[in-house]
Amino acid sequence: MSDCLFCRIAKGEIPSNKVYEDEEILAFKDIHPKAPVHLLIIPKKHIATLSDAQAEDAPLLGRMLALAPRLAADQGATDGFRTIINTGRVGGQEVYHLHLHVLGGNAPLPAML
Ligand code: DGP
Repeated sequence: MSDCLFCRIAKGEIPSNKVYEDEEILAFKDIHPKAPVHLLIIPKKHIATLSDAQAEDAPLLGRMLALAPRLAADQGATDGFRTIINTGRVGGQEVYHLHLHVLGGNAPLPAML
């Protein structure tokens, strides 16, 4: 997906404030942070939404989720954090490349549910 923003970030064509990278996954700071710590964890492979993930993507999704506590703590969110995946129009997804938001800081986040 040559015109996908997060594919271009994953390829290094667009700069990002990277906090983690391996063969399959990239994590970087959100450009419009909604909390003192606001990271995006993405698969390097283009998956448009969580609804487009296939059964074979389950280990990748699991690895993304498992990275969240470590990266949150690395960034100073040591007392909890929130993970969000917005999916599709109703879910409020703006960038159609699957991403896991990780939000944290020192104070409790406003309740959503
Ligand atoms: P969502 O609504 O879940 O699709 O959130 C997309 C997020 O992506 C939003 O919080 C802002 C962030 N974002 C959009 N463009 C860029 C960018 O070019 N760089 C970075 N680091 N984040 C971006």
